[in-house]
Amino acid sequence: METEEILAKIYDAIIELDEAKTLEMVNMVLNEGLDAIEVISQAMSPAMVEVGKGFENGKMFLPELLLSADIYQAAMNILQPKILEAGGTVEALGKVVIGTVKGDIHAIGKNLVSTMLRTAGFEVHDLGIDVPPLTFVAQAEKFQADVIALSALLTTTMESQRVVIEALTVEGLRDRFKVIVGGAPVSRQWAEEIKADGYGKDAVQAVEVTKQLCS
Ligand code: B12
Repeated sequence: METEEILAKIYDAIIELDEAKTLEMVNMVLNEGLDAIEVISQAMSPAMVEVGKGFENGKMFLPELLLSADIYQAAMNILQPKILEAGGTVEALGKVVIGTVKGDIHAIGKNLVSTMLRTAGFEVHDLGIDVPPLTFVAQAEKFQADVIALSALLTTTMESQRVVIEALTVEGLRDRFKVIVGGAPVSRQWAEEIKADGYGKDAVQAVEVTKQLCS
């Protein structure tokens, strides 16, 4: 089967919420030696964006959204080890503490950014979802991180990104760590407003900006 065809089938299978088909196609990808990152960026992420649009305009409901997220994660569980393998074991370029901010349980984008950073050679400590501001601060200190990466998917939780930066300032640690922010509602303008050191609109930009900040 042609690469384009496999990618289109994965995209369709996620939108149709067909887990068995999605996983069958993803396994086929691995057997045919296709690039896992291409599958994520060309098929899986666009499918999630499409699912999101369906949710926005009322064609899909929360249980379907949850199911699509589970399917996405199951596919990632298959692809992730391959991506990490391909990244090899290079000396870490820097240390990153990453998490989704307090009040927010969206994990998919944050997980993708984590994976891509690891692949690029960073040591990544993923704190998970719904992470309180002071946990970011404490864990960044514990791991002697270079960068703190904050993901927020809700307009209401973007504010928590500002709170983390303020907490660093209060603790007298603002100069110790670079802070980068991202997530669907986050913009460069917002990053500047809250005085973050960097912003990335997707996982590729997240890696680029982290590299710049660590160089
Ligand atoms: C899947 C999903 C869910 C799943 C999450 C499952 C999971 N395990 O993650 C579930 C069903 C749980 C969910 C719940 C909710 N959701 Co929701 N969800 C989505 C959806 C459809 C897709 C998000 C996603 O995974 N995208 C795919 C990934 C790959 O993209 P991404 O997250 O944007 O990440 C990329 C970039 O943003 C960037 N990035 C992300 N993080 C970071 C961090 C850094 C540092 C950098 C540099 C870059 C970066 O790189 C990533 C990779 O390229 C979006 C729709 C949308 N358009 O985003 C709604 C959406 C975010 N959800 C929404 C809402 C309202 C909710 C709920 C409140 C629904 C409810 N009524 O209960 C709850 C929130 C619960 C909570 N407290 O968090 C709204 C938010 C509206 C708003 N503006 O605030 C959206 C936009 C849908 C909508 N239009 O209504 N959701």
